[in-house]
Amino acid sequence: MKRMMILLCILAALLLTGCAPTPAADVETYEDMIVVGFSQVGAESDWRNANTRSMQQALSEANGYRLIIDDAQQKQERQITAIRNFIHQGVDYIVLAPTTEKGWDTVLAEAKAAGVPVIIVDRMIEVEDDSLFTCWIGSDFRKEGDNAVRWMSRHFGDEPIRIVHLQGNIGSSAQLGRTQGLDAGLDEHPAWKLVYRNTGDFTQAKGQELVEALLARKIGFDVIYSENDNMAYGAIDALKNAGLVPGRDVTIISFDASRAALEMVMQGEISYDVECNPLHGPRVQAIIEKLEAGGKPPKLTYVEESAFDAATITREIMDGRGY
Ligand code: GZL
Repeated sequence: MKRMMILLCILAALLLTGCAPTPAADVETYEDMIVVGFSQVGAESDWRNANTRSMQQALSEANGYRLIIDDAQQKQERQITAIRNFIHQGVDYIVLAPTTEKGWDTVLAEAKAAGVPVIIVDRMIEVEDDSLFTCWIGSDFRKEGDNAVRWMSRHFGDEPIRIVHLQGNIGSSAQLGRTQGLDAGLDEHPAWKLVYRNTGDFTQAKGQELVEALLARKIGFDVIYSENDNMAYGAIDALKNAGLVPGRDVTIISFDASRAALEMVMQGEISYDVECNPLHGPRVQAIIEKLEAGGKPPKLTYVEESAFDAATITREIMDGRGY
């Protein structure tokens, strides 16, 4: 806020001396607002869009915030540029939803040098010096993967199954943790065979493309372990277009538990969906308010998450969920 005030004072001085172009009459001042620069991964999935909406609803002008969102279109280099722009703009806080775990040390050192606190949400980052970020709030992705594999163990036991693995963005915590969970399951169950593994970048289009290619090559499989719902939607479309019945001919395991996916759980098309909660807006708001009051939030906060199958999902549960 103080830096924004400095910028506005300079602008006013330039205007008074006629040295700067007259800004639009509706230039708003944010002197009483907390200015937050949010570097968002992209808009690749239902999860991501719910995450963005949650941030917009919590960090609203009505709540005293000016939120500047940059959509990185899943490219880390765009996030690095956005962070530098936020520093230059003099924001009060930076919130980063990182595309990947590595490569943040340099730009976060610039934010630290500029005195701008950085809050990490969702996926984790790996930095040499953890003073480069104030705190992190997100999911335990390995726990999510273990949850999915526990369900598979209960459902399949040591029955021989052929697994297709659709991974998320390679190098993201969500992909790393969910993949580690499946790898542990493969180690534990020698009868489980991984017949295909590739990244679908968390998108529906890529998920459909990968499964269509497998069907065209007549690769046989019994289970699709999809690291998010949107790739599962694409896989389901590919199966249906090939005359196969998801949930009957192929078991689908997914992650996120978005609303549309839970409808598919109710219909038996997705067999198990592990929640990954995107509603970080109020959590970030609480962190900023604590910092503004001189408090110290925990360095790492893991959100509580559930999972759903046909035996546990109900219309009441769905109607009570925020995404
Ligand atoms: C998980 C998040 C992942 C979701 C995907 O926390 O980073 O990215 O699982 C999203 O749907 O694209």
